[in-house]
Amino acid sequence: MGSSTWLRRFFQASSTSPVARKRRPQLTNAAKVRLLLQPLEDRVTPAIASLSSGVLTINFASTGTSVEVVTATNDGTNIVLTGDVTGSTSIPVATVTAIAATDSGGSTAQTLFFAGSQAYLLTGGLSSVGIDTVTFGNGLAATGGASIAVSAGVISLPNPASDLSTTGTGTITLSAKNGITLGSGASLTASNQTIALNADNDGDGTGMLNVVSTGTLASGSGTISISAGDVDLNGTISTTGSVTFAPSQAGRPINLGTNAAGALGLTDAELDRITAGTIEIGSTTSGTITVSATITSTNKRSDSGFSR
Ligand SMILES: [Ca+2]
Ligand SMILES: [Ca+2]
Repeated sequence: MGSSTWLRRFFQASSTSPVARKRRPQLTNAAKVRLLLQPLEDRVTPAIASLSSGVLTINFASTGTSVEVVTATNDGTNIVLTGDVTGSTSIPVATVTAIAATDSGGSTAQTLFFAGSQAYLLTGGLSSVGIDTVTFGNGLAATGGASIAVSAGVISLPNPASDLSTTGTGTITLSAKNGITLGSGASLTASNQTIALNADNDGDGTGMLNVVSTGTLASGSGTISISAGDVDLNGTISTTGSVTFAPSQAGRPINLGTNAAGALGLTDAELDRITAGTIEIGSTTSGTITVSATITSTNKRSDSGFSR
């Protein structure tokens, strides 16, 4: 058989046995746009956990508005990280001296949740910066000279196990864009050191310090400073030092006696829940102070008055 004859037969055979071709599903224009945008704007990149010199670093890496959730669980034996996280995700408790949460990705929907059956005990303390929601479902104590410092969108201590404390010379600093909540039985305790709370660190007036009736703040002789859009104080605050209240927003008024909209309001009942050496209300940038009801002194040892 000559080559031309062979080729002719080959093509004849080919044309009589069609190849089955799958058609790709047609995308709508909207779906095409989503496909283009997703890699750029909704990239869920797992946080990276690493241990170095006893410091457990959890570096949140997601960008844009993608949700990134990491749960740290202390079961008494290990600290186990679950959720959107990779790397050193199970570490013996005794080898972790400090926890540092960082945000290299910049997503605005990151959550760090502390859980477990045993409270975290950290000789190097805790720092968290940029994680948008930080929730202490489990307690954490910083010992020695270690401090607890959290800067977040929202910070909550939801339950009786949520106690945060420093037992040595460290301080507690909680700073949130939109609120700090001490829920049922939760406490902040510092041993003669400062507790500094800012419930509205972007200064837009939205951000309340909310302390339920069984929540407590106690600092021995340390200062307790509170900056917020408003304060809802149903639990107790105690120190032999000073307690200061300042509106977070420049020019925001203060109302003593009434919880009025648009103001930092402290009622007589709320002020009676404070036991302190001195109570200072107002700052150099706060607005008008209005006394709208009778304020009686129950637990205050002395009032320094309205320092402005
Ligand atoms: Ca963030
Ligand atoms: Ca705010």
